[in-house]
Amino acid sequence: MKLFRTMASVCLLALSTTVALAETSWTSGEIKKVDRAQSKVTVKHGPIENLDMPSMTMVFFAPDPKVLDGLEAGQKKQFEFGDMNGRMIVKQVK
Ligand SMILES: [Cu+2]
Repeated sequence: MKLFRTMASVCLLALSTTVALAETSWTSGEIKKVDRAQSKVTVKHGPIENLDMPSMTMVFFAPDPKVLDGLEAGQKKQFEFGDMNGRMIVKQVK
């Protein structure tokens, strides 16, 4: 039973790693403004390959407000942007 559980966690780990590698596309950008009240961030971003979007400055919504923790205007970061039902969102920042 213990062995089975260990094997199951290893499989899950391998699966999630594969999914993350396949889906994560990082884009560099500079933070222009952080609006924590509305969970929004304004970013001057480079070309976003996964959204087929050229460089520009625009506002992204953060569905998870924790993503904005520690972010301040002027910082240069890597972002994972996405499209949530037509709304441009930021999923991760590093
Ligand atoms: Cu844009």
